[in-house]
Amino acid sequence: MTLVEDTSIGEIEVDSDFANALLDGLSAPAKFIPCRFLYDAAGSALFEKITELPEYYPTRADAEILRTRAPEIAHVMPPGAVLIEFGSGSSLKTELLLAQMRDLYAYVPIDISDAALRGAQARIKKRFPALRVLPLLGDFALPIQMPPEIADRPRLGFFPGSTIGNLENAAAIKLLANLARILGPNGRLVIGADLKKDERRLIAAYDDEAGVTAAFNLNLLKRANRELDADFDVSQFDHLAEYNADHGRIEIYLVSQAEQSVKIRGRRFRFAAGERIHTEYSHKYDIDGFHALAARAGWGPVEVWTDSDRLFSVHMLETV
Ligand code: AVJ
Repeated sequence: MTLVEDTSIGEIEVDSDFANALLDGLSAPAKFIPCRFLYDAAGSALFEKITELPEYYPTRADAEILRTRAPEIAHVMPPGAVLIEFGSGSSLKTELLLAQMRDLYAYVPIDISDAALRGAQARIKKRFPALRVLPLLGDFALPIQMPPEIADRPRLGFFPGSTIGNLENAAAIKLLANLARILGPNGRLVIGADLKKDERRLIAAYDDEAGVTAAFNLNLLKRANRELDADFDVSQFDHLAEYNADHGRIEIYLVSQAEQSVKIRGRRFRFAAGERIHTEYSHKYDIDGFHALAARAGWGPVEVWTDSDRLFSVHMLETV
């Protein structure tokens, strides 16, 4: 059986990966399901809806920063540079940056999803027909071989949207160190990080009035029913978002509303009334805290920008 770490992101998804992760996670003393399984087709569509919710500020704030700062970001890079994007699901933000980059040699989107990669390539090709696009199918949490034709060119990494916040600190440092290795000496990285703020505002962003985030979270159980023939009674679980001030993070759970049991692949899992399944972390950082984290992975600060309401931050870092 494959051992799947709670906090790992971006693993290549094989057919039995979800089954193994679910059986492992629900066998643990504190039950959990790794957050990467939130993003099947239904979950990805729900996440798109989340980004449009009035309470969910991160996407808008991140886009505001990139819209206003794209010229500054772009002009830091010399002509002939390469833009390497970690995950290719954020075409709007990428286009904001690409539109400002002069004499870019190539755009390298990296993604574990072939479909996402093709989609990104098609969109970018349409808007920037002259740009060289070199898609890379792979996991940026692991060592990755860059195309030889970009060797020795200045590299700007782009990791928008605060995905780093899903990871606990040790895993975040590991990932940032791997990005430093991929981007190489003198590499730069533009990375989004959600800021600490009023707890009520944070909770509202992860427990919205319309219940979209709840549906996003509960989709994990529906997915288990669809794909693994599990028999979760989804109406007997509730979505819960809590702020853990000690760890500076939103913690998301599914809470069993009654004592019940569920059968998955011939195995029975028991839930006490009130028992939780942990499904996601979303870490929040202040600027100094993020700098300290990045420093442990070999990154030094170049610049940091926030939106007009100081809800979200975008850092430019360089390898030191
Ligand atoms: C995609 C990880 C940035 O943490 O804000 C949104 C995921 N989960 N609402 C976040 C998410 C519930 C999101 N990230």
